[in-house]
Amino acid sequence: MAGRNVSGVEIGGGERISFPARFNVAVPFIDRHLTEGRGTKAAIRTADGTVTYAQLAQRVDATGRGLLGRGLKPGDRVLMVVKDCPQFFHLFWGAIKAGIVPVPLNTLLRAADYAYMIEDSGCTLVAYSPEFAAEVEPALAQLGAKAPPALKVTGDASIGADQAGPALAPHLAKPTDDCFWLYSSGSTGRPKGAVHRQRDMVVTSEFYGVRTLGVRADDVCYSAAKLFFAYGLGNAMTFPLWAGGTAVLDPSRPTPDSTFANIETFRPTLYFGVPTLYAAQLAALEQKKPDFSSVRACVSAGEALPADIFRRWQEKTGTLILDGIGSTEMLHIFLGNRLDDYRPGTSGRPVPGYTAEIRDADGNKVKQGDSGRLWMRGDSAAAYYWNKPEKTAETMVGGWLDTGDTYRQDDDGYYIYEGRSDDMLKVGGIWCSPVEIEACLIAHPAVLESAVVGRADADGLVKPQAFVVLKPGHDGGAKLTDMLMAHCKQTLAPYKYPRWVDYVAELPKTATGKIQRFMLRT
Ligand code: 3UK
Repeated sequence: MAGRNVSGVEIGGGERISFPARFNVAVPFIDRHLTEGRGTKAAIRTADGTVTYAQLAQRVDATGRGLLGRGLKPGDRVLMVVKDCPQFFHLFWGAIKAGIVPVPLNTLLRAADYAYMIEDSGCTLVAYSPEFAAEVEPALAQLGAKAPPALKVTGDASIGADQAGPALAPHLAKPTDDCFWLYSSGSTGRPKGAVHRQRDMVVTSEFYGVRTLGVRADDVCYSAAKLFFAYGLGNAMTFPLWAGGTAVLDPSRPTPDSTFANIETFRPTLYFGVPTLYAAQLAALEQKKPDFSSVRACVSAGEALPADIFRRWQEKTGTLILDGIGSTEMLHIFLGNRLDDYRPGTSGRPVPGYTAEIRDADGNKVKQGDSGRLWMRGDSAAAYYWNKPEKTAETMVGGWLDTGDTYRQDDDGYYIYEGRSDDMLKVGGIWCSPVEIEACLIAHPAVLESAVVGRADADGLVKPQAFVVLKPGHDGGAKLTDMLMAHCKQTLAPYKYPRWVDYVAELPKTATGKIQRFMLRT
């Protein structure tokens, strides 16, 4: 592939991108399209209309000026609890262009989660869609005098500024400077802010977007996975913006009906989902078959895609689902299948620009075919975890990233997922900590102890299962099970509730009293 120059970013033909000593990543992603003659082209389509590249650039500038006008300074963090809508783009890029660090948060979380992230980030603004007021406002109230100012993100074209103002001068930074964060959760301890650099979105958009998926200016990208998730952020924002294509946004919860309706209305060329949704869509396809003729490829990530779902989907829709594994820390997919090279039931092979190593317990490379821990290297890796030097030192070692996943390669070099090295679960592609669900169950008056593990449902997809020891005087039964499920749904992000509750007399423990979750897995 011939080299090209994208606003000063030199894309070499090989696995190399070189960046100017000082730049701002909003210029190649947003402003460049005006000089390349794409001003009247649709950057975003929603049910409410279209945002052109010219409108986008103007609203990004207005939002950046608005943030600076509120007293935010380069390096300050702005937390975003924002639904999928054009204002997400305006805020995210307006902040970046002004040197401010946007931190999109999972919009399904609860007040206690938000309160933690507000304090941990030391942010100077919380921007939120009115839909999430019921969780964000109590979080702010709980922090009292320590709460930062908040901004309700409404349907206005830009946030808090006059759209007709002067162009915003991009805040220049080094390619390795902090740019934006994404929070990721672990099995114990609080969520960790993975700090991404200026260059990271260019690396994922070029290596996975352009060179793996072949994203082009005539692509229309629709992601059922939301923008707050690193997966959705690439799928429906950075990939189309990098290629000069079009993003489709829908703020509602993705269901088979809503995703099928969007595919028919917006005719995307690339569709991005997660295994749980593909399974639900397959069930819905028994009733009606939407028109998939616009779709040239489907992508799946977040958790492993069972080969059977791949096969049934291909049979029903005539399209391939390209499974790939990514992470918040690596920002997007680093091992993936491609249209010209795929094997169902595997995560494919390394994406250009990334190097994989499967290592044994001593840190040595295993021989091909043996299982081990997957370590990855690539230029989109987060620089560090905010405020968590020990976690950073454990996970990011000598330029390599510990994924925490167990993998092996088959004879042809495809990577096969074999599970997590910790107890973390992926439910609908989103992290779920067993410890957090156990803590919620124990807070219920009938529960003495509990242990949560992953159990595969009929589609081979993992959901939480709880083992519960009751307090004396309580009996397990369908009624208590309903109450415990309702209790978890109310307290935790709703997707985390246990789908099965088993009552047991005691839990398997180590001599030191640590729950042995692996003994409970079926
Ligand atoms: C698991 C998978 C098997 C795996 C993500 C695409 O999922 C993303 O990021 P997270 O930080 O989770 C990372 C972890 O999830 N996982 C993800 N994809 C797969 N396991 N097969 C897969 N295809 O445990 C990984 O370590 O939430 C996915 C793009 C960007 C992302 N951030």
